[in-house]
Amino acid sequence: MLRCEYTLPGRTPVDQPGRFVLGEVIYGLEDAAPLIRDEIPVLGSHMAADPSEVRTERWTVDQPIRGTGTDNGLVYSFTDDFLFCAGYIPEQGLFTEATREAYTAVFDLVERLGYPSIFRMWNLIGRINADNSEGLEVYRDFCRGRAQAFELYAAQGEDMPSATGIGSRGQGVAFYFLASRSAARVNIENARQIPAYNYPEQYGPKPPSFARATYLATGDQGLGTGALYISGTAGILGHETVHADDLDKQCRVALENIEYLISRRNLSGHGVPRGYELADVTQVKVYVRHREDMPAVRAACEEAFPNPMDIAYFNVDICRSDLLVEIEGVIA
Ligand code: 3EB
Repeated sequence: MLRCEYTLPGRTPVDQPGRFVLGEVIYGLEDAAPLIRDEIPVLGSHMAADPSEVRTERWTVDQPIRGTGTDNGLVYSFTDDFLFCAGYIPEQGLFTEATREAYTAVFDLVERLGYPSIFRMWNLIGRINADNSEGLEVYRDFCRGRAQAFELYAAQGEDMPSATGIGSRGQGVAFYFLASRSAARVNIENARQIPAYNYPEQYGPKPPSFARATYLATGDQGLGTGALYISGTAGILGHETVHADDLDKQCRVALENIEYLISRRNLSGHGVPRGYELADVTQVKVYVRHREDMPAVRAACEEAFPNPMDIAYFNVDICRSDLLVEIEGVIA
């Protein structure tokens, strides 16, 4: 199976017998264009405020790597079942077109290589709340290009996988994603929140293109065994940010959103015969807008996730300027 770990800087990527490294993302002190290093696709994004926050997110698999390559600015690696791919959209005055092109390259690649089922995407966006050269917020500009690419491929809302769209301390957009060849994939919504792809126009010319979570079947028992990839989740109910001025309450709503999202009640409504609790989440990433809020968020998350294998915190901006905290996770 596919597994993820957040390792500290400097650890070499060959320390687990029988496991192979599919890809690495350095949440580091600078942006680093995607490349293949020692046969491994590596992407770097300036996500850490200081050396203590640096983490390498390493995706490992129990199947041998069948190929590695570069295409159209993308770097990738694949096993029989899984594909990891990373890319970078350089800083520019307008992001719509470059984003549409980058996502078009993504959709072309997964079709060509035969991994049509993208189940998780990450977008680390520099200057996310700043204006582009036309006065449109960079995040909204990015969302427009991403939505246009999904439209070009006739993807409906239900086809959109789980994702993160979060600020970075760098420039441009570092992105990466995971796709599978044939595993059953179920995109999950959350009744507490309207689907992001249906957000009204007040949040930008095109809505964000993502599901609240994606369940990926991992065995031969249909949907009986699988992994759950939880999108970046914030204090949003319906489509509105709640408690814009209250960190503790907003953090609580984000956690409650995840709690409901992964519950049996919600998953069974999507045909997934499973139910989870926050204690089942093993990998967590937490994004906090204001540095001074980090201790409180840390305390809340350590209580909410009593036994995560890995939890990493980053002090970065969040896609809506009234969001103070965002949380994502994996149940594998
Ligand atoms: C939200 O719920 C919060 O644009 O890919 C969360 C996850 C958010 C993914 C994205 C944005 C994205 O709207 C923001």
